Amino acid sequence: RTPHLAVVGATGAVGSVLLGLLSEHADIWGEIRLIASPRSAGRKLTVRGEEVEVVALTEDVFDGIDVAMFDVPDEISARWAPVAVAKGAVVVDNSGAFRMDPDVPLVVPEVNACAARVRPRGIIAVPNCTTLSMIVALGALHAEYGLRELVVSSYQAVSGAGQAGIETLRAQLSAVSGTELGTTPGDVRRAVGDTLGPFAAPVALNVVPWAGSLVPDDGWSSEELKIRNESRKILGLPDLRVSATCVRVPVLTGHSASVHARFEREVTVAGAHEILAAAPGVVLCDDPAEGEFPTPCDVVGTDPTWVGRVRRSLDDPRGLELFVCGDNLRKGAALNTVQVGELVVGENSSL
Ligand code: 2RA
Repeated sequence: RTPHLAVVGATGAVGSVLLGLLSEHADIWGEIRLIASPRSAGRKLTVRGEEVEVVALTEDVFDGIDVAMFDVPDEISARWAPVAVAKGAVVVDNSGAFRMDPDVPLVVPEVNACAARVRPRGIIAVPNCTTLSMIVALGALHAEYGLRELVVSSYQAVSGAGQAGIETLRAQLSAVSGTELGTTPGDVRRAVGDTLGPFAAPVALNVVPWAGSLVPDDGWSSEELKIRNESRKILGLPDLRVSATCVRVPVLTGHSASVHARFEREVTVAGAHEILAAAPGVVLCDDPAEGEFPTPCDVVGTDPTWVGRVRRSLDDPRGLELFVCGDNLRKGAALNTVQVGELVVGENSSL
């Protein structure tokens, strides 16, 4: 029979992108049940051109559901994903609750689709958006050259911090627009006042070298460790050397990263171009002489990982420098979730 889908967290920033994707993609689903907190129950949202009423998250909402896509905070997923599994659903979870669980595969279909088949807990995890902004391109290069080390600096959009992040940047931009702020220490900070929202410093007219929470004692942020741990798990490289610095920038949507990747074999720019141009889910946009390189304002709303500024490291024939950009709400979250759900349905034998 046609599989039934539940979307848990349907009203959030990622949830609304997810409903748009379900409306655009081939319609493989029977019922699509929209689930959210009791506060949002009763709201009507449009999916596949039809209005659907949002229902509150309870045990009964998973009755008859084959696949449940979760986009909710970690603690909600931790509590409710096992409930959905107990009711017979395969859960595709976009939170951090299960990503590093050895019994939960962490899946990016272009890179490790086959990992989705082995899911002892009935849960498949989707990586964090920052990892997803680069891993499709790196997976393709790894298959040819053998990845050994990554040094990453991210440039993360405010929508990575949800609706609150978007509202904060908008409020701060209004507070500073038309002024001559940004010329003396503290002037922007005073202008934005207490509208820091989820950020550690003003994000308008600024960059903030912090995303996520402090990992006790060592100075790394949770976001930086996610890049390391998730890249290792997805690529099946438990000893991959990874150093990341995560930075929040005044962009609404579209995460970018500057990546230094070191490989087992020598690399060439022509070879890397050929691999990236042929890689599913990647668009090569690399002609700096013509001003062509990806930027978040050009890639927002699109599905692929965009790659430009490909250079062989000047002092290392095994090193490549790249700049990658992707929509953090689409491939970085909703699209990968939908793709994994479609993968599960495609297995058809093991729903
Ligand atoms: C962020 N990566 O950009 C996070 C969201 N999961 O804040």
